[in-house]
Amino acid sequence: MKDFILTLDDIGNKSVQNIETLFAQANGTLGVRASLPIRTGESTPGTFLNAFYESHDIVYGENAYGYAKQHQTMVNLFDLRSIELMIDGKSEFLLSDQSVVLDMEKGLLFESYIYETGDGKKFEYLLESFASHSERSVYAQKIQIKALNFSGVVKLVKKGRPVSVKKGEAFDPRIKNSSTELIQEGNKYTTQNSRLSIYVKFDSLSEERRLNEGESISFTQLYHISRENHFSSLSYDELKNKQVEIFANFWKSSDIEIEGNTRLQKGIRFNMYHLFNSAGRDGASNFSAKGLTGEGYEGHYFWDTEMYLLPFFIYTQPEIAKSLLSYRVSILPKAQARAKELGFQGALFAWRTINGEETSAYYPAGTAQVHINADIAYGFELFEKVTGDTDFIEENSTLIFETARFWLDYGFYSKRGFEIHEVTGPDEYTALVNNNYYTNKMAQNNLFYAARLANRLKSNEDEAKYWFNAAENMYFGFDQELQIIQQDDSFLTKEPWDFVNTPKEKYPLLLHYHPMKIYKHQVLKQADTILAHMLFDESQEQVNRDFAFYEPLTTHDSSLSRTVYGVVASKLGRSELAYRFFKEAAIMDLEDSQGNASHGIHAANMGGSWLGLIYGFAGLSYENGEIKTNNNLPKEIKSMKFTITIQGEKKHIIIE
Ligand code: IFM
Repeated sequence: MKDFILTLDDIGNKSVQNIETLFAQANGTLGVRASLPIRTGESTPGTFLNAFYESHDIVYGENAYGYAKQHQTMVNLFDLRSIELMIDGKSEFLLSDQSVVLDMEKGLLFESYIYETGDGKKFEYLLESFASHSERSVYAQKIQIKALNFSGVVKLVKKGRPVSVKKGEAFDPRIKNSSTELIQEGNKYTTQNSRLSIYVKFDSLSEERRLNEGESISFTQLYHISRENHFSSLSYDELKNKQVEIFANFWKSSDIEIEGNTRLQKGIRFNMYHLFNSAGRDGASNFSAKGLTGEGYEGHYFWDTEMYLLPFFIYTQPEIAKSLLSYRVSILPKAQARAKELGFQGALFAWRTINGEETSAYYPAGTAQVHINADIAYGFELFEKVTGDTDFIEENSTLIFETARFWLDYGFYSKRGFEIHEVTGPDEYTALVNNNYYTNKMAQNNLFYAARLANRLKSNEDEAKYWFNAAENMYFGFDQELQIIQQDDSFLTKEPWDFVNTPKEKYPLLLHYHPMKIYKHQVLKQADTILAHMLFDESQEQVNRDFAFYEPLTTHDSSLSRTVYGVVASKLGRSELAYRFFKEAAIMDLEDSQGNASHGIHAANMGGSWLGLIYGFAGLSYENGEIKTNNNLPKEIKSMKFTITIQGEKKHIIIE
């Protein structure tokens, strides 16, 4: 039971902004950071509506044809949590004690703050809150203010008001602060450029009351933020009861029990809690890299969804998985237009986006990551295999065919086979290369899947022959001397990075070195070839050699890296190493080991930590209707119990 409770004692970095992220509450539609009720200079309150963004023209010093045209930035809407308070006319308080208790089992947050006026009057501010999972446009609060050591007049005003977001913080390409003025007409708020509207209804409050020592006042508040101008009429208690019920069902389908390590148990539950909270449910939104917990990466959706998050949903919450994939279907027309704009057939999905249009202003590490096309197709394939929902795939076969058409046109035949040039693979410290192994492997899978699907549906069979042929002849580079798979045609010819003389404070490299310096060296930001080995069969000897070569060159500067190396280490039987990677991933945000949890959770890593347990330690695979497991438990974990849903049926699995 205790392992469902998260308190301040469980987190490594107790800064205001870090607490705001880790204890943020969300429901897939609405996300609210756990900011302080009485704001201080350090607070960065945040309320986000999934896929609600403002757009601005991207201004390039030097433009070129086909560059992304517009920024899309998730709007930080309102500060729903702060309160204006006066105690006997005084409005300046010192925070003398704070406790925050997240009950992940129920989806409720409990906070207590002791504040003090300059003349020693102490009061307690108690807060119970949740982002409702039954009515996704509602954020609910129950507040109690208690006079601890005085009798006096308490005056309070509580309203939702627009947050003014600070501009131009420290240099860090992973965040972008922009203030957004919304146009207000009655209860309707509209963005100026993207012309998206929301409707709000707040229980605002303005009260003045005399309290005797020990007395308190309490009230509940419901904030409705919706795309439509009608609102739920459920009461606070009704919403709370439903919340508890929904969370009970969530854990029934998705929980993992680990015996032998309480810290990791809490870590993995914390990760699953956030995964459940930030996934879009409406088919028109997706899962931002930072969920709905912060402004990092501007609320954009990346390949993170399909390759790191989707397996958790496919295996434990298939309905959510379907919504995430439906979002990709909804943006297919944008992907078709993008391929056309770039002069290619088929569809090319945006590397980072909210509305489906490319918003990466730096194409070498953005648009060039065309592997996203195959990643999305892979997500559809896995969904079909595990859920058995062939109708969904057949209805949306155009997406699979269009991604295959792109590969056929983008790649070309040479003496060596079917080659794919000028791409960037997952490793963002190596850009614009030929025949990135991961990309070619994934494109091959995409082409095979499209060909099989076409034959099954008896449609596009003529094209299917070409897809099949390209897949069959896909070129993969191999270094005879080292007997390793080449990450790409040029990687092994590059100069080694001087790791020995790179001090700790120079990591992540992206914040300290120009891309040209990084790209010309043998240095990886994140798993690349090894990710392909996590997904596809390969001989143990080959994986061993590739792992031994690429791992020491990997900085893990990306939070997407460790979990992949961890799963593959498990597959190689290197359970001690696998455990180390898994541990770092499972508690990455609890410890703030990447140093930027304040920008929002590292969602992909959270999904990856699920992969570490299920694909790694439990060795789970599902092929040809057969569930297979492999006991790869490290010695630190005595047993693990988990539930997955295969073809609509729940399976309970114990590994010990
Ligand atoms: O998609 C990732 C990418 O692989 C590494 N940089 C961060 C992105 C968002 O998480």
